[in-house]
Amino acid sequence: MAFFQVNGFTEVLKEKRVFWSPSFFTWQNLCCHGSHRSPLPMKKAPFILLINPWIMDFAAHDLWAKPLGLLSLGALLRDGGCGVAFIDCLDRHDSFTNEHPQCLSATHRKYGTGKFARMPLKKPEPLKDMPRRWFRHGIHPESLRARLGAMEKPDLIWVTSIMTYWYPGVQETVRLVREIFPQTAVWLGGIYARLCPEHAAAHSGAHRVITESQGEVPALVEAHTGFSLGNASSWGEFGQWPRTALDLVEHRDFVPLMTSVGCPYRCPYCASSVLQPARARKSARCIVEELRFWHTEWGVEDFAFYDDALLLGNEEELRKALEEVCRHGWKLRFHTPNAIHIRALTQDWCDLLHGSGFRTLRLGLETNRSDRQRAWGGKVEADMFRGAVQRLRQSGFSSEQIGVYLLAGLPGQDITEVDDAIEEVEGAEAHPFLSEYSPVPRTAMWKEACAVSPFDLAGEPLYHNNTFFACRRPDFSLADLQRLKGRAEEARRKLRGAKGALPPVA
Ligand code: B12
Ligand code: SF4
Repeated sequence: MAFFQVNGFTEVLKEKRVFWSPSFFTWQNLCCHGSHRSPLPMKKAPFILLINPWIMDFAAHDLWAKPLGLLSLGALLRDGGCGVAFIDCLDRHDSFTNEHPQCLSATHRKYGTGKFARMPLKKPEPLKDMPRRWFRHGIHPESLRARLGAMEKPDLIWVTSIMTYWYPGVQETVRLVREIFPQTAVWLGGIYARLCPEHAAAHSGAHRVITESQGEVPALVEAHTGFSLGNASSWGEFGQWPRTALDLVEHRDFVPLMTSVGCPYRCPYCASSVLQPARARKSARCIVEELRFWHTEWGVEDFAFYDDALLLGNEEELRKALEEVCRHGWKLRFHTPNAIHIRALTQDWCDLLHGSGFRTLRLGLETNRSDRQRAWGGKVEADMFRGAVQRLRQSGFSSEQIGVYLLAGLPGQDITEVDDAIEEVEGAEAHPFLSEYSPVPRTAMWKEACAVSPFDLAGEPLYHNNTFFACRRPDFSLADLQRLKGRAEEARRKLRGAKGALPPVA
């Protein structure tokens, strides 16, 4: 992996001044397991700028999307004594952008979701045959320029990355940031950086691509800045992370939460075990404290869980936390855009989910064929699904609140299988949502995906885009996929139309 250091950069750093983010001294950012704050802020503590980059894509909806990883690092850095600032290139509330004639303005919808502002751009060459328009989603470049220009020179810039196929947004963000701060090193981390490190090193424009584990990052910061973080030992311990630095986000339409990392399953299309190999949890006390803080001190009502396995093995912690929410009578709304496990939905869990305020559920069914369910990780069995939906309805969830993810277009999958699965979900009076297959590097299915696809998946991450559907083939074409998506949409529309006839089973 390429690593290049800006010439003379270390010397530049030795002369830097002290800078603290405005909220540093007021922040009650103690970990629930005790304080890991350094005794006193030291001189020459670095000022680190965190950036959530643009997204370039055919479409990108803000379905509770926040850079949770980067903002967790923000909290750790600040807790360890650094000054921190954050720029969100996806800020939906940027008035300059929303009023700009070149931009389609952002929209704001229910429960904190919405659409990012966007600006049409020329489609990248590899995607030129795709009959869709291409956009830069997020703030206008002039707005980013102005935000950067109004800021003191940072000592280090950290850019995050999420989907591998969003790398052009990373590239363009890094390019502009380097233009404004040519003497500051830019580090790139996150999911794209970890799944495609060679590509990121060659194409992102960052000085350094971080693939090291979380626990190793404080040593990298020290080697680069000479500053020793006061909480270095907490970085590798998920359970000890402080509350996410969401106070750095100007508008908190919702708060993303992660109560655990990792997943006990190993589905062949998923990178969870690569990204988070070990399972770890936050304590019930931590979860409740985080909810209390955002709800009672900042007035937040909507919370979206990012856990890969929210309900699995979480009897002790999440259950206690949700019972506490009920006891306090907090009026919160919880959403699970990342699917929850059907096998965990016993009647008492369903009752607790409904009683504590879950409003948007997504269940991970993927397929209703038992052989396929076994081959794809064995996390659900054919007969579990209908029972789970019945129990959810029994607890009071409406049909519309129960969305079900179905996978479409995986290597070896045929069209009938997806049609059948849609029918099954519709028959259970739940809402089917298709997840078009996105081939993910370093997963067990990757080799097969590369073999099936007529496109260069390994060389060009743009082909990982689920909308592009690079694993299309004569017996499962892009048109087939679009028809199936239409069918799922139609099923949801019908169920919504029949809403009056489907009251929750009270
Ligand atoms: C939450 C989530 C979503 C959310 C939105 C997330 C968002 N912010 O936009 C929703 C549910 C909407 C979603 C949708 C999809 N998702 Co998704 N999602 C996730 C999930 C579960 C968690 C991501 C996350 O926030 N992790 C938590 C944080 C703590 O981790 P992190 O970001 O990696 O950050 C850590 C480190 O990387 C590092 N770090 C981060 N930045 C930086 C920067 C620096 C400088 C440093 C030093 C370190 C550093 O520090 C952090 C703390 O340790 C991941 C799986 C996973 N386990 O990560 C899949 C994942 C990212 N999704 C994936 C997929 C396939 C999809 C969909 C395409 C599914 C589909 N077919 O519809 C859609 C696409 C949506 C779109 N608009 O295109 C794939 C990736 C695909 C790809 N090719 O990249 C993943 C990896 C799951 C998988 N199948 O393997 N997703
Ligand atoms: S259960 Fe979900 S998170 Fe876990 S490995 Fe399978 S797809 Fe990934």
